[in-house]
Amino acid sequence: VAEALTGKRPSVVYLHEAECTGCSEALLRTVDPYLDSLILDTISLDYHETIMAAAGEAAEEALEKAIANPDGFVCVVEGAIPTKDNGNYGYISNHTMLSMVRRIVPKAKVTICMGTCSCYGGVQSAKPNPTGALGVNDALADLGVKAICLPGCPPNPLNFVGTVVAYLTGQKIELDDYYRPLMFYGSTVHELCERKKHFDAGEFAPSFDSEEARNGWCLYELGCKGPDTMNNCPKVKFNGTNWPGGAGHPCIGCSEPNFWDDLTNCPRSMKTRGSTHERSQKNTPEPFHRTCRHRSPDPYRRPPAH
Ligand code: FSX
Ligand code: SF4
Ligand code: F3S
Repeated sequence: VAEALTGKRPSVVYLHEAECTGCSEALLRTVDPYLDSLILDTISLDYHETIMAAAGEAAEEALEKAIANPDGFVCVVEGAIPTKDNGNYGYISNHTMLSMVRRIVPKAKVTICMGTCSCYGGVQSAKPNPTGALGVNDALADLGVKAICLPGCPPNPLNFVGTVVAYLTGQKIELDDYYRPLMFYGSTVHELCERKKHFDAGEFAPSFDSEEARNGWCLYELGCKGPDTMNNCPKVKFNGTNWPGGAGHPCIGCSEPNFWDDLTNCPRSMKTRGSTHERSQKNTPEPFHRTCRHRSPDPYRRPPAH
């Protein structure tokens, strides 16, 4: 990666908001390149609460110094922004998360949302969303912020590394309507899934512990949301090792906006959805949201601006 880049290592400020730190945990395990090479050879990671040695006032100073860098900085945000009651439901060092991102993100040369929470609110924004959690682009819409979104709960670190390299080498990054780079989020999980041949043949595993599931049959009837989910998990895998479908778990749609309410928790009842075999013969999985998505009029659940 370092060889693809020239000049000074760009300063990166990585902010944590309302989340589980799974995105950072995923990033810590990136293998191509390893994290030490990424942060020692490629970027200058000047602020990251989980892995920085500094604490307290020294950490605060590092942040202020990084955002005042005359060469600018790349901002990465992990986690949703609690916006209700003036941001009162999330604080870091006596500042609300809302005030932090409103102050820092507009100063960045580019902002990358790492994970579904910072992209679209994620688990934090699940009903009834008591903290008014929003993704960065929604929370900062009035400031004209348009961050690149790398959703997934967690996202694949290779999509992060690839986006950083594309940005640093001046490549144009084409985005979809949800600000996801098409080079990583241009296909459905279903299109890339190694179980798809069984979907096409109408072979559906009847239970998680069945011989059929172990033999790679399709997990659609066990709730798989792969046909509704844009991501490259079967291709890039996590840690270069495996992905949910490969490990026998259906995709829960974790890189889609509102996945927790609209995809993950929606049971799939084949009894009310016609003949699976008939659909598979036509090779047309029924888009799940036609029967299940229920967009809420709740003001904290706006779709991203186009
Ligand atoms: Fe967790 Fe990140 Fe999920 Fe969210 O990942 S893995 S809850 S996308 O912000 O820490
Ligand atoms: Fe794979 Fe799920 Fe598609 Fe079946 S429905 S082929 S398990 S992505
Ligand atoms: Fe998430 Fe589905 Fe990939 S649950 S990790 S988008 S397989």
